[in-house]
Amino acid sequence: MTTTEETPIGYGRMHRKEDVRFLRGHGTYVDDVTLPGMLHGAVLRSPYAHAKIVSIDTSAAEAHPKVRAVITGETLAGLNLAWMPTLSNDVQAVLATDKVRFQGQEVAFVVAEDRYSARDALELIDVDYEALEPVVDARKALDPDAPVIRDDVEGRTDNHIFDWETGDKARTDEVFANAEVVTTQDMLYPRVHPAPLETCGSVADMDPITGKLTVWTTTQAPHAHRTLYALVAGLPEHKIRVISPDIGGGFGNKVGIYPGYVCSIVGSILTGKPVKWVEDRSENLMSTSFARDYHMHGEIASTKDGKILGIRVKVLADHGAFNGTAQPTKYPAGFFGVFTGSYDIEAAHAEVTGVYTNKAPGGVAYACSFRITEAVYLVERLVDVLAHELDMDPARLRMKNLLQPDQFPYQSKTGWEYDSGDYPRTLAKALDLVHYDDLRAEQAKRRESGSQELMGIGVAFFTEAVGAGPRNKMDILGLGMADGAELRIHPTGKAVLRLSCQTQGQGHETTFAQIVAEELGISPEDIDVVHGDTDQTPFGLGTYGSRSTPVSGAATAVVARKVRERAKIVASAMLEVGADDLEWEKGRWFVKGDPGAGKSIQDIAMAAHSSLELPEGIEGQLDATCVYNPPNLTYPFGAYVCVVDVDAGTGQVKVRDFVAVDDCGVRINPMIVEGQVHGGLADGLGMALMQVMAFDEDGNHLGGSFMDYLLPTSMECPSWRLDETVTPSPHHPIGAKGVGESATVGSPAAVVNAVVDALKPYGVRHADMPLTPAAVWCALRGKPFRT
Ligand code: MCN
Ligand code: CUM
Repeated sequence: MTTTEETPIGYGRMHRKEDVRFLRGHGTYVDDVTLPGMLHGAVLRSPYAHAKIVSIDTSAAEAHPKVRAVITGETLAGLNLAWMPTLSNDVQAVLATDKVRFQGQEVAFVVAEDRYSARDALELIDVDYEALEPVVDARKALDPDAPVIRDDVEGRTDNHIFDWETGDKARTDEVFANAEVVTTQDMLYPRVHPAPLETCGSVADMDPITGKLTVWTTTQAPHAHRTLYALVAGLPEHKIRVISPDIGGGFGNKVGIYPGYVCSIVGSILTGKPVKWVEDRSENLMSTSFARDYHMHGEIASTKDGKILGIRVKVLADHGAFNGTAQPTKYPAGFFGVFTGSYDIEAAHAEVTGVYTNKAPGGVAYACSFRITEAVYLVERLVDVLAHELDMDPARLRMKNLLQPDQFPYQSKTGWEYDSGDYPRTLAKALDLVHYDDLRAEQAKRRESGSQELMGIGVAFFTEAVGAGPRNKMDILGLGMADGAELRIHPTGKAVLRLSCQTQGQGHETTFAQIVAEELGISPEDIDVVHGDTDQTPFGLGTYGSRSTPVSGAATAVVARKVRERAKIVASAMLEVGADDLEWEKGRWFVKGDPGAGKSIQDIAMAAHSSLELPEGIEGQLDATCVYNPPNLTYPFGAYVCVVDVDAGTGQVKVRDFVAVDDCGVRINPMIVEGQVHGGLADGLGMALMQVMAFDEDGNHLGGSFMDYLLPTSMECPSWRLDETVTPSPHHPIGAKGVGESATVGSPAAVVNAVVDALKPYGVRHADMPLTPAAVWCALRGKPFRT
């Protein structure tokens, strides 16, 4: 593994410290947690998308010799726990009492001595359902005769959740009325699923003697979960410990609280034993947080020579049976407001309407930057559709309209302040790297020859907004979005950093140690990063929306700088000079003008714990804490170019080349950044070409296994070609911007633009994802296609 020579004392390429345990099979995931006397839970789920529960008979299950408890909605209602709040101020049934509202919804929970008995006993529960007509198509959810899904709320007569708008409607309408060219396109960003390799689960252990509840659980936000458990269950917060051990991928799937978590807690309270619940693959795909499902009607206005003037969009958002989207409270459509993208335009307006349907709740997960995936897809498709209408080259059209470096910080027409950027440079780099002009020449030749092997080139440019808060603008259920960090330097100069965010594979144990290393000159190997345990870490809102580097990363730099300042005072006592006479170089304080007279951070750490006389008011030791409240989001950006070959006979798409130039400001560990980009590109390719959570007309879920819901593998992925530009964030202490979701945000548009470009000779202007061979085949023949 990592040798000392390879380890940078600060930023740079470095193997992940956590890989030492992962590669040797020594990771500890929730399902690896085994406690003495532990029982096992299993969830009974609804076979119907919409049905009334007439009765539930649990007597046969209770009679099973290995069953310890059977919990129904009625049991929970007695504890006031049948419903729980969602992250969007709605409520969600923990176990259904009145009706089931999506296929796979939780109906009962069995606790047994082993996992198999628990599953067997599910079959002994007799539920009498009365099937109701489901709402499957969001476009019909607001029809006057649509069945009302949420009749649990008194007086509700429709499936409407919210209307939200942003931008200046009057000004936008005026720009559109006077524009030379107005182009319109309907598009669907289909429902997809994060599908982490580790499914969700929890082990709950309520100690009946001390009253302390410990929950090992798959969560991206342990502190937020603890507070929510305290609020939901009425348990005292200091008596709850949430531990998020190693997480096998989150991708947003592990932001919310699922009924299974709550049931394992109730199971432990009722039986007095620890209870483990781990869902299987189908349960994960059918019932946990989905993503996207945006029906978008976009319009773009421009001059005849391609100056973009305005963008207008109406969205119908399918939120499923409970409004459980995870996003800051004041943003019902997440950060969709950045749909003006990377362009200098005059006006913009968006309206989003959210509706209930008989599908699983959730709604923001899957590397989304809070709906920026949908926003970027919309604008990048619209720009290509405009290029098609104007018969202009889509790369040139983008270059003509990109924001210019001197416009930053840029106030967008929908109220966002982009912190920094040099977009033309990044796009030019991507076009160069892919040899854009040569590709267009090759394509022209190919088209002239009448070859059935079609060739397409897709360009996409994206701007993201990541790093939520600040706390006064962004909160989740009232919890302001800021992060804590604590740094302790031991006497021998080794360090422990405690964080509120939670890695799920992003390599935090390495990169956050590298930030401390850069600030203090201690080797990252000598710095342990502790996270994922509410008893051992400071409060903070967790990892999602690529906020860890922008927020916890900033907290880490600030806390390390506090320690450095403290070390300066100790060094001044050691060297018997005034603190103002000291100068810092990485790893040591020395006397100005006398570099030989200095003290290393390790020497200083020992002295800080020794009998050395310290100046008045200095406590000794080298520890510090910080709560970082970000002044603004960070705005990473990038230019992606995808090259595809499409077989006109079969509709098969092959990605021949993919170039991604990302700018996430200062890179802490370029190797980890590249890994994040690789993963995101694969995600994006999967959505563009393969993935959709489809339902039949009865609301039956058609993607309950990896045979139906396809994940891209190395077989489908090209050898990604990456490059970078570096435009530091001016307000972030180390100039870094987030990157974890960039490639998922930017790549679907590049892939779809490429495929549609290949089909251009056939007059195709748009086709919806996923562009499976069947969908492409239909598009080529002008036939409608719906998954
Ligand atoms: N990094 C860096 N330099 C930068 C920016 C980031 O070295 N300028 C490093 C970071 O230090 C961190 C990694 O890159 O180790 C990702 O950082 P960041 O962009 O801050 O994102 P988060 O750590 O907050 O991760 C969240 C993001 C999200 S929201 C999803 S969804 C997603 C993603 O990360 N889920 C992932 N990437 C994932 N990668 C893995 N392996 N597993 C997931 O579940
Ligand atoms: Cu939106 S998926 Mo990530 O933010 O955990």
